[in-house]
Amino acid sequence: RPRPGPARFRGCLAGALLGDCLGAVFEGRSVVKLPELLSFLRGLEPAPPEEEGGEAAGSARGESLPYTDDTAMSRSVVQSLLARGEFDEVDMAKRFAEEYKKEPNRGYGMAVVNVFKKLLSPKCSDVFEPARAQFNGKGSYGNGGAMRVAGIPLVYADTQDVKKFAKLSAELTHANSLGYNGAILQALAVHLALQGGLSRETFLEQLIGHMEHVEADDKSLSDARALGFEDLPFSRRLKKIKEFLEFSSVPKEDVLFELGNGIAALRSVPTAIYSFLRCMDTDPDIPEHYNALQRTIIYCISLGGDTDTIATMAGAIAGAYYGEEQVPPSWEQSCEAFQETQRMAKSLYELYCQR
Ligand code: 8NA
Ligand code: MG
Ligand code: MG
Ligand code: MG
Repeated sequence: RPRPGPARFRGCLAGALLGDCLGAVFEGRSVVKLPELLSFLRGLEPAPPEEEGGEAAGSARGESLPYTDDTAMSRSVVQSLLARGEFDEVDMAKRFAEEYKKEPNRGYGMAVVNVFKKLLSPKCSDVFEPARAQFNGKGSYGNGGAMRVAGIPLVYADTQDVKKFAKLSAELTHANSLGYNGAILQALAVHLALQGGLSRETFLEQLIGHMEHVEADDKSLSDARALGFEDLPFSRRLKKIKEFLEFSSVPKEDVLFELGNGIAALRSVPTAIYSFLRCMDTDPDIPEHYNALQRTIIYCISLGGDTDTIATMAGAIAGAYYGEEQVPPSWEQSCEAFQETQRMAKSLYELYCQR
């Protein structure tokens, strides 16, 4: 297998940042109208000369779109991996909690903040314990483990390591298998995307093969049954994606019904993967001057719901697949702390090559 170059690392972190910052503008809306989204995006582009000095109100030129919990936690994952040179659960948990303490208003999930508060207590001796106590011992199935996981496949090249450390990193906050299996799926998608050039069919077949194994363990089966889902729910949705891709287009209502746009990992990670694969092709509703990475982010946001998180996950996958060449400078420069993202990508690439 050829080793990926640095452009994919840069693309991945930049795609994730774009998805979060642009998606957050529309987060929580049940309907996002495409003309409004496209008009917002035009506002990010450099001002034509005649407009100079007369910037429209609400224009987002300059580093003005704040990132949210998705990026805050992704950065903690990356910073921990870089500082320790490998996954270290105690260090990573500490960074999550301290980051939350420093900037609690980044839009964290309602329940996960209880985990951070417990992790901050000197009485906490097992960093996985607060997550296990969530939801009366059932653990969270939110998408917070998946939204931040991209750093793992940017450090570990081996598929078994990707699965193992994606799971452990997610279990610091998400003890329900429907939460951490979503993180494994998202990490595997970035891992495959880093190889570049895989066809849709191969990409999906490989994910299905991995997830049918991942979801077959006792805890995954019992957690899915306890929540009233069929067995192997992520695998089943990946097969639905395969069906959807056989049609030249699928109505948005069908995508939302089958895959979702919510805060559960099961209702958002498959949607991000579908968006990435669907947007390999042009879309009649999205202007052709946008490249595939841009189209992916636009498509995700147009689905509404948890737009920042779905777009950040799809952006990480698409960015790893297409590389930094598809990251538009005007979009990137609109995002908070984009230069630090570039530095982190460079350091991750160096660590990946050393390992
Ligand atoms: P989380 O662990 O708090 O989970 C998110 C939500 O999922 C919970 O608050 C519950 O409503 C629900 N949930 C999860 N597990 C269970 C369960 N076992 N039983 C019943 N309900 C459950 O946090 P997270 O880190 O997973 O959340 C990530 C999402 O929250 C991302 O979309 C992120 O962007 C953020 N978010 C923030 C806002 C906001 O504006 N504050 C809005 C939506 C999402
Ligand atoms: Mg967010
Ligand atoms: Mg260790
Ligand atoms: Mg969100």
